[in-house]
Amino acid sequence: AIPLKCREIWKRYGANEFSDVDGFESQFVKHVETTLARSIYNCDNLAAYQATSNSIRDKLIVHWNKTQHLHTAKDVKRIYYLSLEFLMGRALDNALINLEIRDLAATAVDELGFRLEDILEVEPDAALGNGGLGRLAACFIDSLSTGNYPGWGYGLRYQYGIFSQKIVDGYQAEAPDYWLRFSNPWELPRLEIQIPVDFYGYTTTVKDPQTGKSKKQWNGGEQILAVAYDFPIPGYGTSNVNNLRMWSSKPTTEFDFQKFNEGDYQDSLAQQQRAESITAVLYPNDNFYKGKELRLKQQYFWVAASLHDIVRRFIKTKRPWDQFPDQVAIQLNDTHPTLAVVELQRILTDLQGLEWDVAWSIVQRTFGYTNHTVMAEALEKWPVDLFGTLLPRHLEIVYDINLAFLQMVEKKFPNDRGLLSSVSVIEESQPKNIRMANLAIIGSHRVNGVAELHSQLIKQTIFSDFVKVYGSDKFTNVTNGITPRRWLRQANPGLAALIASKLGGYGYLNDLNKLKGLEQFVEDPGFRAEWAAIKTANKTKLAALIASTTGVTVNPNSLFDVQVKRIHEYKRQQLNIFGVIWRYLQLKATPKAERTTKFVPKVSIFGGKAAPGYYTAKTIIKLVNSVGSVVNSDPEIGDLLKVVFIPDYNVSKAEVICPGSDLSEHISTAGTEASGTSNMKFVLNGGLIIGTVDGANVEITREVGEDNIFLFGNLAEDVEDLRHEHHMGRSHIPDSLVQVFDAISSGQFGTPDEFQSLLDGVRFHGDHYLVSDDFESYLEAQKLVDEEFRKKEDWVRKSIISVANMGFFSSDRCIEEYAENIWNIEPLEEKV
Ligand code: 4GP
Repeated sequence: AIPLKCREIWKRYGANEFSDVDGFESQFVKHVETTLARSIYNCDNLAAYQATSNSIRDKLIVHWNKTQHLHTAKDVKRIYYLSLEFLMGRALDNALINLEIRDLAATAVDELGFRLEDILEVEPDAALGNGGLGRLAACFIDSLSTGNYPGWGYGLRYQYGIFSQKIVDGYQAEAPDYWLRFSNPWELPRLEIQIPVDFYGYTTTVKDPQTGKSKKQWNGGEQILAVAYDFPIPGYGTSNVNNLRMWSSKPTTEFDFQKFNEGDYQDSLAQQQRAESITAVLYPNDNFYKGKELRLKQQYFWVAASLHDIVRRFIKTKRPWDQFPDQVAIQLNDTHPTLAVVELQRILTDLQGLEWDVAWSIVQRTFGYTNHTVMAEALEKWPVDLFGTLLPRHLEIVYDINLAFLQMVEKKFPNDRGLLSSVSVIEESQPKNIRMANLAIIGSHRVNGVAELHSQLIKQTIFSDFVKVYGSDKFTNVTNGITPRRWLRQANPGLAALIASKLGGYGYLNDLNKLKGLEQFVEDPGFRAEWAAIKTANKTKLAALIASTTGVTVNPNSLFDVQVKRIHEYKRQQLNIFGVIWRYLQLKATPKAERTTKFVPKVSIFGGKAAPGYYTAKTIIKLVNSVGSVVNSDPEIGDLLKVVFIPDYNVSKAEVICPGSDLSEHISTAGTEASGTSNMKFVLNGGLIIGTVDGANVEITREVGEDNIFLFGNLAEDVEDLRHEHHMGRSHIPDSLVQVFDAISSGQFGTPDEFQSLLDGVRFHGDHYLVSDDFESYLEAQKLVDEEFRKKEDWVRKSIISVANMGFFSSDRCIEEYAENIWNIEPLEEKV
């Protein structure tokens, strides 16, 4: 620390933050001229974006420092949210909103010769995630800060985020997303924090010099450094700023001198460079597991660095180890960070010398595990051989954890071999696998699903044997939510302002149940007109996005029917496009004069990425584009139907798309979508939903009322029987779907060969996602949509009532539930 006699000067010059337009302007110009070395003569929008961001970041850092200092001084319990994905999107607008200085900044940049809108558009998305799981993590850290919870996120700073998607001849093509092209003003490189992480090597038994007992030791073979990059996360309506720490891999300065001496300088350098590849790229799979060694390396690298950091912080408090769970809660976002369970056990036993059972009790009290999917193909399993080569000591610990666990099970349920083999961490297959979900459950004190239905299903299906072992109290539910700061205030400033004008300000943004107050204005025609006008303006904005990205002109008076999310068979974009084809066939078969009375003009809007290796998903994208090119150029059809695929769906596009929808589709096969969160975003922005009785759709229906949502399709409880019927060869393809298939097979939408496998999946291969079973019911629901959409005033009423009842879906509510039921942490606010 600085000597007392010097501190006066420090205090005099301590960082101060701007608080008015003048202050902001002076920071801005300083950053242009010194940080960026630009000038009045060459300050473009990029420089203006960087200067603005640097100015805001300075302000955040002041609060960040105070918050961290407070948490340390008060020695509070912290929650650490471990997620391999944080799908943050853009940071600048969000920071302006959370700090409540957006108007100030708009005025200032205007006086400086810029437009805030243009500056905001320069920022690339931080796209360090695939979809729902990563975006949930981003919403959660926003709510952690807003709720004044002492909490950090830990993730990986990938150099390449999710690929950017191009559409070439109707097909998806992938291009790298080098998002760090320009310097990133939102990260603070902590180059002084460098944590060595070991891989490979072998284990030995050594004598502990203090106790004289023998113990295991891991002698790592390869060492890589984890360097910390910090992203300050501001809360809304508070000066609390939490931290998101992302690790980047760097070579150690150790150099392989043996190789060097052998004259193999090049090879020894190449080995160094390989170190950087660990955090080079995000794996682009959503709801799907692929057993790549580099992925396991990423997982351990991230977990080891994060735990080292957490443990170091705990050791500074000088508390006894037994108090670790009183100071530290760690949430496992899916099974990706499950190695943390093993690593903490290793630290406590091998490195800190605790007894096995004492350590294990600390581990279990520390961790919670969130499951995000029931899909078998998404469950992580690592081949024992691969695991043991990369992490030899961890493999031994996994076996010991499993042994102790199975002994406990055997005692409780003697001679139940079936039970033992199903709950065992080791899958006795060829080759043997480590089941990460089993390990996560055994190592945690709570396991949660992400919506009521999903949490029920995991207890009844994939984890039912663990319910038998532990009882059902270990399993709980926390229904997902979204942050209204980004998904209402930022995405839809017009609607947010109208709501604020009725509810007495923006206080509802961190107390979302206040939206309920909107119900009293439903019968106010003036209010409804304003509400409708905002929707039209948002649709016009979406129409502009469609025009600029697809070249297709659409009419904002049409019904905008949107399905944007990852392309996946279980999400059933194929059901949607088959329905669109049916509509097109019907339109063509209807006499011209009757068309406008029978059909509402509609734009079917699709968007989403397919995993690069997912052939069927890519075929669906091609089909959508092929249908679009036929329908959109059919002069008979005109505005009655348009079909577009918006390329490169991402967070910033979602901010335009969600407010611009009339109807959005959440139509997964019942029981497959764990929650869904875009359903919440669309409804919060005044759109209605067509959906199955799945995931959070169920709770959205409970909140907004059955009259305000278009539900269809079979229920989760019937899915198994239906699949069985298909396998017995008792499928029934409804006539409508047969006509759709015939149209495709006839070549009406391009070479039919390309789509054959998609049709065969339904017709001959068991129709796993029950497209044929739900098709008629889907068409019925769409028909109802058309009827309701014609009743303009009623539609607006439904929209208002829905928004008024969305309070439950704020991610602030989720964080409160986690804090109380799983983490046992309290908020702490810095009193300004
Ligand atoms: C997703 C689920 O598919 C989605 O339903 C849920 O809303 C989201 O997690 C957040 O909980 N799962 C994944 C995945 O993205 O890869 O498992």
